[in-house]
Amino acid sequence: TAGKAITCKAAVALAPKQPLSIETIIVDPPKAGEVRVRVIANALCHTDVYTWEGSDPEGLFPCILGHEAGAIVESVGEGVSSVKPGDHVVPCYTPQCNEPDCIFCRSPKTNLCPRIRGTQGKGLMPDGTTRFKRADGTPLYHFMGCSTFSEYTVLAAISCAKVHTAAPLEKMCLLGCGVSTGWGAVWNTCKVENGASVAVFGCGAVGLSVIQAAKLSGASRIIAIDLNPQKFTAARAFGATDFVNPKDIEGPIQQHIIKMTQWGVDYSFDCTGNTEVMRAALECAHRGWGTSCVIGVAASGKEISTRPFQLVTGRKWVGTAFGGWKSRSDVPKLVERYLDGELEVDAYITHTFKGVGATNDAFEALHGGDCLRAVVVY
Ligand code: NAD
Ligand code: AHE
Ligand code: ZN
Repeated sequence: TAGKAITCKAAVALAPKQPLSIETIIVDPPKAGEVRVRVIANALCHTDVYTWEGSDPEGLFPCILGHEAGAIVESVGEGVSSVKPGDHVVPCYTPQCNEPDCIFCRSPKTNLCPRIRGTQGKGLMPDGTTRFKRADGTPLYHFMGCSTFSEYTVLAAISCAKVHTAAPLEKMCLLGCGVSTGWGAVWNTCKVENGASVAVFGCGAVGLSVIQAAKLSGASRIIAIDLNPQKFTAARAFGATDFVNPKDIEGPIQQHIIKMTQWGVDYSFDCTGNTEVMRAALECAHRGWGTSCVIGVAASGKEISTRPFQLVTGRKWVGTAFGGWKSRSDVPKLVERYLDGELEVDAYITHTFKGVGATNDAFEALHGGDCLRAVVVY
């Protein structure tokens, strides 16, 4: 098939909030610096739902959503030597160009390589065009440099993390976003230390992976906060020690957490995307040194606020994208740690579906309240 267009099935987002249209699309061959992959499995992340709902200022329609996947390289474009047909890859929305002139890739302080960010945010491949069209020839936008709700997709080679073939791609898809993000927020962004106290707002897959990583870092107290008490079972299993449902308490949640801990927590994490929750998370951080990390993605137009006094008195407000992991160097290492039995991933998968045509069912499952990750195996 190399060099030829492929006809395959995809779940197409034609407009916000409309069920995805399961249809046959045409996927063009990869151009220079690009890779065409066969998607093996795809997990839904809340960010897919958020964009589908029309909440992302960069959301473009019609498009192919999806960014948490495991895939196998089908063909490569001119000049690509980092991967070859048959390689197993995890597509990563944060690329890593590793060019000598990329001050971001050179710096140990960040993973935010900007090489293709401009076109990625416009739903296009790096050359400013799309590789997808509907059967009638209408072009389709890409999404987050991944667009994995399709049996085949085209990625920039710098977005492909090559992983060990022994690792099951129907599990490793989770390392393409949510679970890696929570781990990295704890280990890279905040560097939570032994004995620390932690508050986690929102116990979906992202919040739970924060809890899992905090426990592995030796946190002494891990407070899980969620409006849905069903989430506390998994939170406990991953290492949370305290559980708070904001619906069950009097007054603001930040005051409640401060009462529980005397001065607040050493680290707090927003894993909800709600800007009021982000404020509460900052304000329950410890006087003098508490750090609060924004992970959740807020809807278009939303802004955060707090009294500057909260920062003057020593709290820090930070944020993370993909947990600070440098995608092509770090994701393969996380996969190795999974293979070594060091990092649990399977427990996040609460629902499994078969075929890209089931993507709408997976969306429904994610809305159900008892779902952490729904994986669609293609
Ligand atoms: P999810 O929907 O599975 O989980 C969110 C959880 O928050 C749910 O359990 C929900 O009940 C809970 N919640 C909602 N409102 C709450 C409130 N007011 N107080 C307490 N709990 C509340 O989502 P997810 O896939 O785990 O993603 C979490 C967030 O992280 C989303 O905003 C997503 O877009 C974002 N995200 C960011 C990154 C990043 O790199 N920064 C990566 C992945 C996901
Ligand atoms: N496009 C949006 C924001 C979306 C956003 O913040 N995305 C997160 C990843 S969410 C993964 O599930 C992110 O890391 N962004 C960094 C980046 O470069 O996109 C907007 O507000 O415009
Ligand atoms: Zn995501």
